[in-house]
Amino acid sequence: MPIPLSRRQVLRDAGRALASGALAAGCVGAAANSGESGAAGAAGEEADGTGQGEPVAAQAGARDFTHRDQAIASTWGFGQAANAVAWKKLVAGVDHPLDAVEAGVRVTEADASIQSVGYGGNPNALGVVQLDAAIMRGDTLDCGSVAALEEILHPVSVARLVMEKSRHVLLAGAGAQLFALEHGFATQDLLTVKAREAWQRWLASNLERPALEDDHDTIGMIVKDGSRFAMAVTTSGAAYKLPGRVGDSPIVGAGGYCDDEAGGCVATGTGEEVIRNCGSFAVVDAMRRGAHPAQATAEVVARIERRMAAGGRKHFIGMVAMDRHGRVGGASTNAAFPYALTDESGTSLVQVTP
Ligand code: SD4
Repeated sequence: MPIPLSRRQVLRDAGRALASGALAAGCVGAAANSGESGAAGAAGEEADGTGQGEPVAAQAGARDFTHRDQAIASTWGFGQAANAVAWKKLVAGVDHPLDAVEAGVRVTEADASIQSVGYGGNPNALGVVQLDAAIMRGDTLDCGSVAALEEILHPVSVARLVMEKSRHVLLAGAGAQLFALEHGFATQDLLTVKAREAWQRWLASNLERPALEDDHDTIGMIVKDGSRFAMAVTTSGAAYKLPGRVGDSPIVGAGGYCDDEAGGCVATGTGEEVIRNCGSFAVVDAMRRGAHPAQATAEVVARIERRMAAGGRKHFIGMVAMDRHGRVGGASTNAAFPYALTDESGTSLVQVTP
């Protein structure tokens, strides 16, 4: 039974929660602030669609001099299942790695057990699932994204159509949904019973921070096919966010970026902080100047941490990047973070520690 609550009441309470920091800190940051988010709780656990999973190889970091012609890197434990589908597509031969990256993250979007992406994702403060996604190709820098998109199962595919069939880069809200409907997408209810019950508990709990297990994470994926790159990011965003809130994922250069001249990067964590620092663009630009992906992500994550501290904030940010040589690295702020890496030798879940 839905809890009867007027829209005005929820918005007012959500606004109050935001003002008190509970929404912003409670989103992805809450988990990290406790030091328990992501892979910190992963030791000995099965991959379970929560973004955690069984570790893992320790990051090879700057010692990773492997040249990879084809490779896929994606965020969190659930990236492994997404990589598997993307890899199959990639090695079968694709027109562009966009096809692989889109197919890969669609797996996560459709998985109801993952409460931070697509179907089954956490709703906003009003109980409405609003999805953000972006896709980009590294040869032309063509990109497309959707923000606060409702009732569409595969926002990444809508983002791709925004890129390929419109003159625009980003469509939001009702306009994004209209565009999707015009291109043959059907609407469906994305709020699962589990996510609705968690939201109702949140409402009943006086808007305390979301439970840790409900609280993360975005899938971001980078695919390299020879010299060509593609990236995609898709998420239901911060749990119980203010209606209309847009995170970093659909902001090209923040939640994700790729450029064949340098490589690709994707981010997860508190989107507001990634936006403030143009996170993924900064990493790709560091790789352009020759930094190893481990070094580039470490530098940018350290910068974000420093600026957060200057603003009196502390949240979780995780980033993973791949350069033109197929070298991969990642970094995270105050909690461990796994990324899934697939190449011709198989898939490994690589642990990044702060
Ligand atoms: C957002 N970056 O909307 C996303 C949420 C996320 O790990 O990545 N959580 O801010």
